[in-house]
Amino acid sequence: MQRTSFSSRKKGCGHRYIYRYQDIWYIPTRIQNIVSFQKHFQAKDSDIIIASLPKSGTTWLKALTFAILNRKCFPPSQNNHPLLSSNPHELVPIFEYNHYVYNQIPDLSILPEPRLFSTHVPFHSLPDSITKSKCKIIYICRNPFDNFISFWLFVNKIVPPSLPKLSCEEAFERYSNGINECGPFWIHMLGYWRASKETQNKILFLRYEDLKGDINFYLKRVAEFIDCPFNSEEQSNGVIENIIELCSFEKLTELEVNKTGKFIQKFENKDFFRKGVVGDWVNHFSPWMIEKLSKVMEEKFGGSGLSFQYNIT
Ligand code: PAP
Repeated sequence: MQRTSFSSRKKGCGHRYIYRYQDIWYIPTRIQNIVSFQKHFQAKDSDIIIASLPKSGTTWLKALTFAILNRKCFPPSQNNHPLLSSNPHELVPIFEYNHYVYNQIPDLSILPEPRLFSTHVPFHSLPDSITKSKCKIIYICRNPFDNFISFWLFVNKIVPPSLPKLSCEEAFERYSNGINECGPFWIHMLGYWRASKETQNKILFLRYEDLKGDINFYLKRVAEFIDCPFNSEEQSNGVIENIIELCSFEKLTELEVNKTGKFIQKFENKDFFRKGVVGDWVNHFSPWMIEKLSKVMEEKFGGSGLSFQYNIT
């Protein structure tokens, strides 16, 4: 039985207020959309769902997964590849931002299989039909130091003119106390982490830093996980390298669609791309912030086996 009560309200980052629903903070419209998603979505065993906390590398993983899955119809070297004219978020819609909105109940059963979706909803709030079916989930997470900086700078780009921009310290207080949209980060990350340990063929748990470190390896890993491994002919024809190049930060940011396009009227596509590196937090954190976040992570992640790489190597 799912709880639908909103237990409290706090000031948001980039939004006037956020509300707690099933232990996670959201803006009110998002909660309505999530309730509808929970109530109506019917998973199929062939579905593939990309899940993440915002600002963890979702855009990149969407591009990679789309390119892997569709490489027979859209070879990555083709000059009319959909990723050259559409932002990855358009190609892999988000349940609670695109499908279950404005009280509509979309007929997703007509979409061609395998269907590719995404969500920022934590594991414990996924509809039963997802957790109980054989569909696959790819979760990407990112070290909280960089996740926070990416989140804070993004929020200040999208904050409505009626609200003030947030200082790094102010946003950090909220993030490190777990009171920001889709937070607390530790509940989100640990939920998928633990579930991935229990059901290894259902959830592939990835870290942004791992992909940055060895994209070739993880691209193959994702392809195997979704049952589309690269055959030897593809490997020798450079298909893997072509996908890596097509989805690279450099390639995506130079495309017109990602310079000038918009996603759901509200977001500028260019705002999904900033630096795309590991370790940019060092340019923003002061010593007290390092100490506080390290302590929170020690408390929350200690003993879980979940650890992160924070620095550029
Ligand atoms: P979202 O949750 O709003 O979709 P998400 O894509 O998860 O955002 O995260 C954005 C981060 O991924 C940005 O990181 P930064 O702020 O530290 O720079 C963005 O630059 C980075 N990013 C986007 N596309 C790529 C890519 N192709 N390769 C590497 N990093 C990327």
